[in-house]
Amino acid sequence: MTDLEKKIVAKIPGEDTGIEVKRSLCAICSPGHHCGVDCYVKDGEIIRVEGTEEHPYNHGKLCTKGSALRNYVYRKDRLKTPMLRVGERGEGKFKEISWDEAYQIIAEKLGKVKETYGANSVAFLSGYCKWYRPILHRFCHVFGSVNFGTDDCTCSASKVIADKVTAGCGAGPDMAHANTFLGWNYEGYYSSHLSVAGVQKLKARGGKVIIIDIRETPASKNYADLFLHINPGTDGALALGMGKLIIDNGWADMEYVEKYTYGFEQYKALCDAYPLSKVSEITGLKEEEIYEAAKLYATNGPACTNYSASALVHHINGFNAHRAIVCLSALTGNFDRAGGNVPNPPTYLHKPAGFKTREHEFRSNRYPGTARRIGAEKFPLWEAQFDETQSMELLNQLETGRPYPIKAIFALGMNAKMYPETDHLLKAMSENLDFFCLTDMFDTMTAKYADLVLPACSSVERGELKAYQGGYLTFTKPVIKPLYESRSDVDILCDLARIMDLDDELLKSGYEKCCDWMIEGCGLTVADLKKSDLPVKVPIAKWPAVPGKILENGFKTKTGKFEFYSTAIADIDPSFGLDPLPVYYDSLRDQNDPETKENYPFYLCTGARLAHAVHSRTHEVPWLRSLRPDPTCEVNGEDADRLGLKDGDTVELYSPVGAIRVKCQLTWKIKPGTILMLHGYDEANVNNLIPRNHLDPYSGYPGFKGMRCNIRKVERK
Ligand SMILES: Nc1nc2c(c(=O)[nH]1)N[C@H]1C(S)=C(S)[C@@H](COP(=O)(O)OP(=O)(O)OC[C@H]3O[C@@H](n4cnc5c(=O)[nH]c(N)nc54)[C@H](O)[C@@H]3O)O[C@H]1N2
Ligand SMILES: Nc1nc2c(c(=O)[nH]1)N[C@H]1C(S)=C(S)[C@@H](COP(=O)(O)OP(=O)(O)OC[C@H]3O[C@@H](n4cnc5c(=O)[nH]c(N)nc54)[C@H](O)[C@@H]3O)O[C@H]1N2
Ligand SMILES: [Mo]
Repeated sequence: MTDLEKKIVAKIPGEDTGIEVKRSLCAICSPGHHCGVDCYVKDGEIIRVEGTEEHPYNHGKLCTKGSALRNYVYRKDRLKTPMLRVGERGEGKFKEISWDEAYQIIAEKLGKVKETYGANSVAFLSGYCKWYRPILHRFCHVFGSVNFGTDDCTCSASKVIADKVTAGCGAGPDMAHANTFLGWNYEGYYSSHLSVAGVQKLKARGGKVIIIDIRETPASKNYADLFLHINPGTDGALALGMGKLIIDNGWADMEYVEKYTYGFEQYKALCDAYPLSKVSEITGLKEEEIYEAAKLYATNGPACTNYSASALVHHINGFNAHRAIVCLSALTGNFDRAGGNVPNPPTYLHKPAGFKTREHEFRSNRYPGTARRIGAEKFPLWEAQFDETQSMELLNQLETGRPYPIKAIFALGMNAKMYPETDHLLKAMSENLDFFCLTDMFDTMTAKYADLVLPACSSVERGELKAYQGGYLTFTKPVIKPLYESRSDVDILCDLARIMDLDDELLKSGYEKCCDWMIEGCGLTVADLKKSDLPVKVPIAKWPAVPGKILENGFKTKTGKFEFYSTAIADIDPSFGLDPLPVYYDSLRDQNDPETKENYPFYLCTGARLAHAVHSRTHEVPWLRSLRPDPTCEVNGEDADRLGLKDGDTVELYSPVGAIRVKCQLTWKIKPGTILMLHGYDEANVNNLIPRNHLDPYSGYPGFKGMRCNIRKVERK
């Protein structure tokens, strides 16, 4: 009897259960956290899901979403077959067609747009799913278009670029060797529950924890020795103020600064403009708590910092705020030092695993020319640093046709609700596109606007390549057959490469061959990986990362140093006004005219993570939806009293560009003046409240977590 068979017998006495336990992974959240799952399968259906105890990443643990994986896979609105639009765009009227017909239509329509307007008029876009991206990215380039774009235009790329132009690369917290953890907008339990173990261990060793957040969270309650309940969008000022305290009090590691950094004098002059009293006023924090935080971080080292993938950079001053925080780690000699922040290059799909793959080469070695990608003209720093579209400009480009028209979108997992002014985007797509093809697992609001919809299968119905920290690699096997007529995204792309006869033998040879190409040199092939239903240790992997390599060999910046003053930003045309120093400015600076200030007095933070939801994809999962049945905004109790709002009231949340109706929940976890609202609901899409041009000029990122709004009670009819 195999171990898995024993497991069933132990759980369900009697041998003839007809149940098989098969292993796969849960792909509901980002690939940084894809947990191993044991699926109990009976008669071709998953009847139970548990975390895989032997899995080197999650060791049997599952989060709220993972526990609802079965519910997610069997969502009622799964797409079943390819469908061709027969009604108006947005109406949702389709007829079922065969896969062969669908492929023929795609080949013909994309070919026609390419012939008429040029290949760049076709954009290849993806939402939050990452697993198929290398294939889609290459497909886009081989087709001849430069316009490959993903949710990276709103997710973590801003942070990645800010790291790159400051230190040449990013660096993660070395929790295992730190004495102090600076959890700058770290809420662990909600967005990355497995990371909490590192904080727990640090505390158990007597380490200290500082949490800086705009809301009380389980992390701030359970672990913070110091909790800085900061005013939203003011982190840049706090980081510069902490820099000043560290310099003035002689807590800086000046030997490190002199040896490894560039632009210190200019940085010091910038910090000098942020004395304690001023920082206290901007951030709403007491002078003593700012002082104590700076002192603890700088004098109880080694100290490591958590950098949120998105929370800070979702403010229009967030790119610089992130840079200012990273500067603190060089100022205190904690960058590339044990117990500080240690660089660890990604192996595959953003995940560091201690070895290299040829993913980047696979994606980029067929780059088709010199045209400028969507968003490049407005965001030159983005263009210089990140090889994707900055799709926050998609709406403007669709509407104006400038600098060139976008006439077709071929998208996988694209959700228009990710974009500010969603309704305008959908309208612009309806009015300006000749062809919109969307592949998704579910029948979404965006799918209703597509001309052709293709059904994708889920992670448990496909095989996929994945790397894990610790030096692991896996290639999963399907645990059930694809539901209905759904197919794996990568099979769809490779089928199309053949049908369209793209000039790329590798793509045409299929996903597994492409994976073999990318992992060549690591000592294992897809066939080797498939022999195991658990991740396999890669022989050449070196884990954990050894600190000090960059200090020894030089930073990957123009000066070879850690750049307080960024030479990469200095290289950008000065007419864009991008400052090479991490300057602070108001996160509402484009909304501060007296009228807007008066009419929209609240600070709206959207999408701060909660345990039961991942973007739009989980709101229709019954178990998860039951944890918060209504779209709900959180309002501070004092504000609620003033406005006469009670828990559960229906309110209108509105901004200069839109309004939604939601339930109101009273809370003391946020300061007066702030409102929290989750994104991704069809019936209450908060991104319709966010103006399309409320963007960070460095990254092009929208101010999802920082903009003006107002709220009023709606009388029930
Ligand atoms: N207001 C506000 N907006 C935000 C954010 C915020 O905090 N506030 N966060 C931003 C961030 S950080 C991100 S990452 C984005 C994410 O935003 P989105 O990309 O909108 O994320 P999802 O809605 O989870 O997923 C997109 C689509 O992928 C589909 N999908 C799921 N699995 C598969 C699959 O295997 N194959 C295919 N083809 N499709 C699949 C889902 O059904 C869904 O329709 O949202 C951004 N938007
Ligand atoms: N459950 C769940 N987990 C997720 C996701 C999800 O949708 N749901 N999405 C995944 C994705 S795509 C991403 S990008 C990551 C994001 O992961 P995180 O960055 O951890 O997510 P957030 O909860 O948006 O932000 C972290 C904290 O920042 C705080 N914050 C907001 N504004 C400010 C501010 O101005 N200053 C300070 N100091 N703090 C602020 C929020 O209150 C929150 O507690 O999460 C991933 N994990
Ligand atoms: Mo994200």
